[in-house]
Amino acid sequence: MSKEWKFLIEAHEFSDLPKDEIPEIVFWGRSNVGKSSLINSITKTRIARTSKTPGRTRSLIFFELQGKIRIVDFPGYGFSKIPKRDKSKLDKLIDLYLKKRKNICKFLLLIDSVHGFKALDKIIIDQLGLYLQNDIFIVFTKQDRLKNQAHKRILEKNNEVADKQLNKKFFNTSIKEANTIILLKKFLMNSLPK
Ligand SMILES: Nc1nc2c(ncn2[C@@H]2O[C@H](COP(=O)(O)OP(=O)(O)O)[C@@H](O)[C@H]2O)c(=O)[nH]1
Ligand SMILES: [Mg+2]
Repeated sequence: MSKEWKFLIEAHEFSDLPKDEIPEIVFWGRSNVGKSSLINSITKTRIARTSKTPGRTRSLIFFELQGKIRIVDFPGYGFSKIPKRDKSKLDKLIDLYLKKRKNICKFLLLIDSVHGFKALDKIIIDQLGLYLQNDIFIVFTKQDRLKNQAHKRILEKNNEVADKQLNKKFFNTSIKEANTIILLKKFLMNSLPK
């Protein structure tokens, strides 16, 4: 995965979605969890904008690697400053995508290593399970921020929740630790058509 990654489209409506069957890897999580940073890191580009102002994205953003595979940057949740009308339009688009999109191959739910699972994360994981079952994976982000033993124990606990309680495969990552990105990237590369 490298330079050939390109921005493809920004979808505001279900009808905006590409109409072929290229496999899609979705990145979702709270605003500010590190979605865009992780996408940039994995693709070794800066295609996904990163922002210090959370909650900006109100659409699904698609990136594509040479007609083979896509990454979908979902709008972060848990941010209340989106006007009601925009929010319900966005919720509808997300709902349709989850229910109808046949070519979702992996769905990554990002969790901040420092903050762990919040109630809303668990609700979303439950909901996703209704549509996607085996394709949901947890990615803990920003693990470089765990400075002391107490912090590290929080991540261990959350790893255990992912594994035992939610029955999901998980990855511990940091954009500052290349080995963690390489591991995740290898896993995602398995989705490429042979
Ligand atoms: N220390 C550290 N900071 C990170 C990491 N990933 C993202 N960030 C920071 O977290 C903030 C939010 O990141 P962003 O990718 O915009 O999050 P998004 O809203 O989920 O797309 C930015 O200030 C990033 O620089 C990481 O692995 N380590
Ligand atoms: Mg972002």
